[in-house]
This record gives sequence, structure tokens and C-alpha cells, in this order.
Amino acid sequence: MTGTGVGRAPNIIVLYADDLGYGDLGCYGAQGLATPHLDAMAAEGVRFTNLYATAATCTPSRYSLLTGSYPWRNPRAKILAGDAPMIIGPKELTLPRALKRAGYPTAVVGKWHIGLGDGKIDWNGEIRPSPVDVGFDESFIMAATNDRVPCVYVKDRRVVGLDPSDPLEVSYAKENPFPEVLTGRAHPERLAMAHSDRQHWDTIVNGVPRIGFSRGGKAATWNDETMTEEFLARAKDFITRRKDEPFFLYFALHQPHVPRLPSAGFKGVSAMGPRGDVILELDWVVGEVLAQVKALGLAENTIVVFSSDNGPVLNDGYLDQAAELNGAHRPAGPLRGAKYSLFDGGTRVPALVWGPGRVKSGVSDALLSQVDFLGSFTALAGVELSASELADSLRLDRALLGHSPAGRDHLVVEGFGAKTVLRQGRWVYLPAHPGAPLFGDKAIESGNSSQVQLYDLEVDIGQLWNVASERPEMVSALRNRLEDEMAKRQKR
Ligand code: NG6
Ligand code: CA
Repeated sequence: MTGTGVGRAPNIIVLYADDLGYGDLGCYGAQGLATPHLDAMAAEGVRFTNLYATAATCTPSRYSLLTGSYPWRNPRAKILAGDAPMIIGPKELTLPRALKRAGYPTAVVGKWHIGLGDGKIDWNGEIRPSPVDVGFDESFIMAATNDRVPCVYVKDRRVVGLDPSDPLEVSYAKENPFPEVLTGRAHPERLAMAHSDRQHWDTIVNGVPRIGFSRGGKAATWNDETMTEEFLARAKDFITRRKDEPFFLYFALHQPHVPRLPSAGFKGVSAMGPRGDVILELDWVVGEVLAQVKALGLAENTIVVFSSDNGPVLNDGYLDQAAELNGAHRPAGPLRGAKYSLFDGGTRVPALVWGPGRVKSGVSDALLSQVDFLGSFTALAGVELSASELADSLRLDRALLGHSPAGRDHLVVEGFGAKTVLRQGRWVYLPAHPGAPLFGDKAIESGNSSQVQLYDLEVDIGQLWNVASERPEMVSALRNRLEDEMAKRQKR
């Protein structure tokens, strides 16, 4: 085995937050939110200022992280219902599949949201395909998001803790097909947390109205307030069991996505209400993982990556005071836009790489995409990949470990609805994407415009001055570049 650095190929741990913004951590300038563990990780490792998720929403970003393909090449890579089929193809190369060629044991813990099954899922039987069919040896997940049914854990191919006499059924029909099941829509008086829109008002689970309908499976229902410890225990257990060989752990945290229900120790600890509380909880989880790695003597042999799947959002379906208690905090930092947006706030995310002995610590401005994780981590593991297997992924392990300032020349990101944007060097080019200037009923700028937009991030990180009309030659160069990228055939 080769691998960058010395000796054996490294363990690789990816910690992936859900809806954490570019400005949400102390090390990225957050005021009023203390994130000591992530700040220490940044100080000891590399902190990236130009690393992008491939999308401003969850499913597409996660798909790219695991496959090395841009999400807009796969028409199924959009925000999925809780019973949607798996969108990774049966033969599609994935990061865990590729690492297995170098003998890595692989595990996923946490939020999945890339689909399960092949059309009709029997939640009481074996779920196929599940993560264990796309490269993971072990899997302990929630199917989709914490605001969506089913609210159960799935281990490998089965729902955990199911009582066979109380089968679980899930439906994403328009109307509630289960007459005995209480919904937030019909029974607002039963709610411990109120919804703020008409999607988050279906089946009530633990006092919280979710998206979608479910009945049965009572014994298997998760407790939102112990989810953090459940996932953390599984992650630690995998690391401990596999400590003697190079392993890959994809730990997809559920914070700070809605509904924000911190564990007992984190309730009310921030001054920003539940959103602040769960960010502090997330910071603590990261500290626990790093402590475990160190305690097992694995620090020299482990690369830990921390990032987020898309930009931040305050109100995303529940009245949890996120906006009211936010104060002067800027979840996206200096960036314009947020989750769902075509502007940088949608996709430029916090990103830290830690690995004493292998990483050169500091701040890196290298332009990188999470689509490069496939190429870069397999390079570290000494796995050769063909051009078609690499898909859109580049082998930028030297940049990711802080040894080189050279990242990508350009990358493509997508906002809601797979609308694409090109970043090249200091420039961002947004083609005309007609549509409403605000996303849904939210105070989030979508980036939609009937006009072409061009921003020079070097002097205008907040994307306030559209210079498209002053730089027509730049607009046409970037338009051609984006069209070329999008015209590339998916070879797999
Ligand atoms: C949206 C939901 C939002 C969130 C998002 C997925 C509505 C109106 N909004 O459709 O609350 O669940 O999907 O978030 O239903 S993500 O981070 O997984 O992409
Ligand atoms: Ca997300």
C-alpha cells in the first residue's frame, strides 16, 4: 500500500454536519457560539476558506461526496422523501467501495438520505439496497432526515427494535392514509413543537409533526433527544473495533438540521435557543471523536475531515426561535445567501482536515469541492482509479492535507432545483435562472434572476456587485466552461 505520508495508509473519518453555515463556528468568525473542539481541530489542522459542497441541499451533496459525481448528472439526486429508492446505482463506484479495494473496513453512521430499497420498501423485512449494498460493511442510519418519517434507526438492512406484532408502514401520499394516526395538521393541540409550514404537519412523532405519514413500529421509534449519543456510541464502537487496520468511517451528524432537539445536557446552553444548542452539541461530538482517536493511539494514522452538506437556514419548518434568538450572528458569515441558494452561502461550507503527522496545519485558500473526496482519499489509500471511475473527482490529496495551495481551477455547484453555477478562480458566474428572488416563504435569497450574474469574490465576497455587463468576455468564457462541464457525458 502506498498512500501519502509515511507507513501505512491512514484511517479516514469524515464528519459531516447537516445545514451548518460558513459562519457558524468560532474558527470561521462566529460570535456568541463557542465551538472549542472544532476550533482546536482547525488550529491543529487545515482550515479551508474555499471548499464547496456540490449542492445547496442535502441529498445531492451527499451523493457527490460518496460517488465523485456532480449531482446534476443524476436526475434522481434531489431532496428525497423518507421512502425514496436508493439513487446510487448498483455498480456505481463509491468512496467506500473504492477504499475496500485497499482492504478498508467501512462504516456509515448517522443521516443517510440517499434513498433505500428499489421502489417499494417493506420496513418490516430486509431493505435492499441499503448502505451495505453500496460499499459499507456496516451501517447504522436514519433513512432520510429527522423531520421526515420513518423515525426509526436502520441497522444494515433492518429497522432496529421493531416489534413484529406492530408493523411499520410509511406513506408519502398527499393525504393521511392512516385514519388512526394523529397529524399536526388535525391536532395542533398535541404538539410539543409547532410547525411553521404545511409540509411539517403530518404524523406526530414524539410531539413533533414530521413530513410524511407513518403508523406502527412504536417500539422502534427513535428518541430525538438521545440520537446524538446513539450515533456517537456506534461511531466510537466502530473505531475501537477496527483500530488495528486502516478504516473508513462516514459519520453524518444530524445537527443543526430541524427539528432541533438537543440532548439533556445541551438544552438551553447557548444564548441562541435550540439552533445554538445543537451546534454546541455537534462541537462536543466532534471533540468526543477526536478524543477517542487520540485515546486509542491513532492520531498519527488518522485523517479526520469535518464539513457540512449545505449552507445554513434558520426557520426550516418549525417555530423554534432560531431567527428571533439569532441576534447579530451571521450563520453564513460574510457570504450572500444560505441553504437552497445559488449564492455562495448555499454551498461554501466550513471544512477542516486534521491529522497530526500527515497534515500541514494552517489556513488554505485552495479551491476544492467535496466531489474531490473520492479521488483524494483513494489516493491517500493507494487505490488507483480509472478516469471514468474518478468521474468529476480530482486527486487533490496534497491540497486537502495542507501541503499544496493548488486546488481546482474551477468547480460547479447547484442551488435548489439543480440550477448550476460556475466558480473559477476569483469569479462566480450564475447563468440566468428565472424564478422567484426569495426561496419559498423564507428570508433566503435564491439567486434566481433573469439576468446573468458575475461576481469577483476577490473584492466582493458578499456578491453585491454584479459586474456581468462590464466584463462580457469573462461572462462568455465562464459560460463556455460551464456548458463544457455539463456536456461531459457521465461515463459510468
Ligand atoms: C425541504 C423541507 C426542509 C428540509 C429540506 C431537506 C419543506 C417546506 N422543506 O423540502 O424543511 O427538510 O427539505 O433538508 O418541506 S436537507 O438538508 O436534507 O436538504
Ligand atoms: Ca442539509
